[in-house]
Amino acid sequence: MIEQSALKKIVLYRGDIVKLGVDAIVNAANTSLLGGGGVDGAIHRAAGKELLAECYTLHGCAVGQAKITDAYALPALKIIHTVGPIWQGGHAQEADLLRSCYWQSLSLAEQHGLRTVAFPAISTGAYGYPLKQATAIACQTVAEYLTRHPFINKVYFVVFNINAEKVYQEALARLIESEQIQEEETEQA
Ligand code: AR6
Repeated sequence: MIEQSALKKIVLYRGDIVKLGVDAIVNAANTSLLGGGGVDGAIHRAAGKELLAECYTLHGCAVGQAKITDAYALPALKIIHTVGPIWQGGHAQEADLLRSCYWQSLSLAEQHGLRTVAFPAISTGAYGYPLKQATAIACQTVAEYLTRHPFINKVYFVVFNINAEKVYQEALARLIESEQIQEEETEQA
């Protein structure tokens, strides 16, 4: 069950996640947490080498889980590192693991008193998760979390190009429609 108040807290933003002055940005990391390409590389480059030093102390992270560090030279307060699943065709629990990335990241943000969180499209780059399916999971999971945990004020979905922006717009529009349908059904009952 998703509430309208939760959907109103979701914002779509096209641009570079490292530039956002939110409470926490989420990194699409790998299990080593020691950096890589894509958004992970951009975050490590912009945050500076102190980030890598702190990441060494964390001893990695399991797929679907999340860990938190300082953000160093970034405008954000903290970085939440989560490890998305590598797409293997859809029968290796990829959907559950991706859902867990979003849920655990928000839960960790809440535990640390962080109210604005920005997510990249986890697993949709090097890890090959089909964008449309990953986006549906991202939007549904975040909307569910925000419905159950009103502590978080705002969630930004950060996309890097117009194609991804369109896919997110469509997924969010579908959620808003389904929420309205649920409301009408409740009114009629
Ligand atoms: N801001 C926002 N989004 C970005 C940025 C950025 N600066 N850079 C890329 N994206 P990826 P994954 C988008 O490959 O699939 C790394 O090597 C990009 O367009 O960064 O979870 C890690 O170390 C794509 O839609 O993450 C892992 O080994 C999305 O971010 C592996 O890649 C995610 O693409 C993780 O792969």
